[in-house]
Amino acid sequence: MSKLHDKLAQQIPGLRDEVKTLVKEHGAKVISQVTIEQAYGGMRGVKSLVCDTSEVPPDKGLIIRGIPVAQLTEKLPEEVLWLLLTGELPTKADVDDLKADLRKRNGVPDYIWAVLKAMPADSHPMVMLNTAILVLEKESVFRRRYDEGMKKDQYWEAALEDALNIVAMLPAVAAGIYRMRFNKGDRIASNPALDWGADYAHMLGIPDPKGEFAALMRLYLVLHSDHESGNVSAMTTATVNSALSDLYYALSAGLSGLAGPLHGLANQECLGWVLDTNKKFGGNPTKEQIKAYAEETLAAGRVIPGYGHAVLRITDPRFDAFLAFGKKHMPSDPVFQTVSNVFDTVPDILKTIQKIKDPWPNVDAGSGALLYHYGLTEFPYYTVLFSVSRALGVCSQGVIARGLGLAITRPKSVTTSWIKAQTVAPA
Ligand code: AMX
Repeated sequence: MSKLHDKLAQQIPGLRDEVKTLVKEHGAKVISQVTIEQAYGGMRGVKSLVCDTSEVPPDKGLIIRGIPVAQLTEKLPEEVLWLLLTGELPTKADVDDLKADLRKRNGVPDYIWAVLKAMPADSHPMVMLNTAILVLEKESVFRRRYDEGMKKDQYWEAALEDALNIVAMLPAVAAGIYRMRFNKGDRIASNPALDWGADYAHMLGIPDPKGEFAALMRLYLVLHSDHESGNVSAMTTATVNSALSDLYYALSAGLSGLAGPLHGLANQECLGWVLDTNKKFGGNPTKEQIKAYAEETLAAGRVIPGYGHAVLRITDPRFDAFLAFGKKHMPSDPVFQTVSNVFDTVPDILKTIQKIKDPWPNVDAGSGALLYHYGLTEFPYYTVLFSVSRALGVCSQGVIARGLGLAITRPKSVTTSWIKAQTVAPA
């Protein structure tokens, strides 16, 4: 058994008992109330989910297991995966063990390539990724063991197997999709000497003489790995997984949510908006020109992609990390310069629109420009990168949920007539 498995085997029974006791002794304590506005407004702010992997305080941004994401930017994604699952940073021996374990699991069955090749050549890369994950479901250890009558306290172990197999295979699947969908030539074999993020960069086949693209990929994979569990993709993954659908079903469903333009697809839209700005003004626009284009976008009833957030009320620290990477490695790149100038301009415009609660950039406002700089210019692919990273968080959440024995998700819906009846003052 791996060190990660052994660590979780030590932790999970205690956590399960702790939660059982909490519910038994304090189950009736009220932690949130729901207003009519929230019922119609995407349940915004209703505290009704538990997620131990990470939290997102509106004034601080992503904190993974107590560590602000800004302090994790030099870590490997494998270290962050260990942290997400166990709540602790791994030792060198721990992370080496995890790397070796992932390497053993990274072979992608040939039938995946046959399925992907049979899809229409202009399929969206997210459709290809989600199809591949769903088709891989036949490899699910959870489903096989469930069918064999696995006991409830072993669910987390089977979920961990699925999570690790998925995480191990995803870079090769995603890189294969990139090369197939954008006619980049044959797939590139995994290099066992590389870490998970660098291997993904290598399999994409982006020329990387100085190793900067691999560094960007590691950073990207760390920054997008988790964002608590109330967002569409995490909540969908958790909901599907709560039915004891295995993590292949659950992740594929969750990533279908990530493919929405208000969620993960914003990164492709964001770079599109920045490139349109450069195109419209024949090169780097001035801040005045950016202001004019932003106002034109808003007047047309469109959003400024990459700005605003359902939870955050500050500049997303993940945006700051990308901005710092860009300033270090590509300060004079014209697309990056526009991203930086948009950041200096757009928040002041959005602040003047009362209904917008968060005028600040989110994670998607800058990442595309960095990828573009290194030659990853196919922006419909960007949400796939996001997905590979987010799989770390949502699969970790799934393993923990099965460890804690969380119940099937089943909130109560009400009708508009019922809501109206609540608004009538009692006689
Ligand atoms: N540009 C223009 N209008 C915006 C806006 C923006 N960047 N951000 C919010 N608004 C508008 C909303 O569309 C909404 O208008 P409506 O009442 O007419 O429908 C109003 O302001 C209130 O929205 P909010 O309460 O501030 O935000 P929200 O929680 O409803 O939505 C989000 C959050 C991210 C969907 C929204 O800010 C948005 O559409 N941003 C642009 C798209 C984007 O960057 N998405 C990526 C989010 C991060 C991620 O998941 N990857």
